[in-house]
Amino acid sequence: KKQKPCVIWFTGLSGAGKSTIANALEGELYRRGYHSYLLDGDNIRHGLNKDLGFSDADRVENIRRIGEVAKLFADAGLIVLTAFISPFRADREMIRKIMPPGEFFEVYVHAPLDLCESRDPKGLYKKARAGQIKNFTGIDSPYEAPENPELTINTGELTVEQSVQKLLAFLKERGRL
Ligand code: GGZ
Repeated sequence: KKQKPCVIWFTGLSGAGKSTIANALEGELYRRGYHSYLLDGDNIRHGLNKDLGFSDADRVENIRRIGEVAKLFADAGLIVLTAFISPFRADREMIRKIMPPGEFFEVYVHAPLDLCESRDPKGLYKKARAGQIKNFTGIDSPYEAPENPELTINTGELTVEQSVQKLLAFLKERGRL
């Protein structure tokens, strides 16, 4: 199938649902015959970026490298999905700039902090509140919400299935599927 490459950039707090939605979208794209690749903490922070932590400077470098890798994968013809907090607006805008026009889609995966905190799948918010983890996004490290994302997905209101449907409808409307 002739596919149009692009980068679908998920951003949002820890626990907002970025990875869950990106994984579900990837499965649906595969089922429809598209070739995609998901960049996430598992394949990036444990490999290419294992020298980086969670200081502001390290997050900037984390996102810069991921943006460059995403661009390369899109050059290779893939639909690239990325699932990182990517807390800084300027870094996300930088990636938008290095991508060909119309091939970067910023998707804000939104859920109120208290909801993310109540999900706390890895117990990290609890540790951050207890002071055992420093510089935790939303607690003592900033998150700059997108001002003009291509799409916002409110995971406090939508199921994973509904979120994927919203993404598929968006991609279709933009002529990507
Ligand atoms: C935020 C942290 C931190 C701190 C570890 N702040 O819910 P998770 O566990 O699986 O996702 C979070 C992930 C964030 O890594 P990113 O590469 O997405 O961050 S960034 O884009 O800001 O560079 C969380 C875990 O790593 N984690 N310490 N201090 N999240």
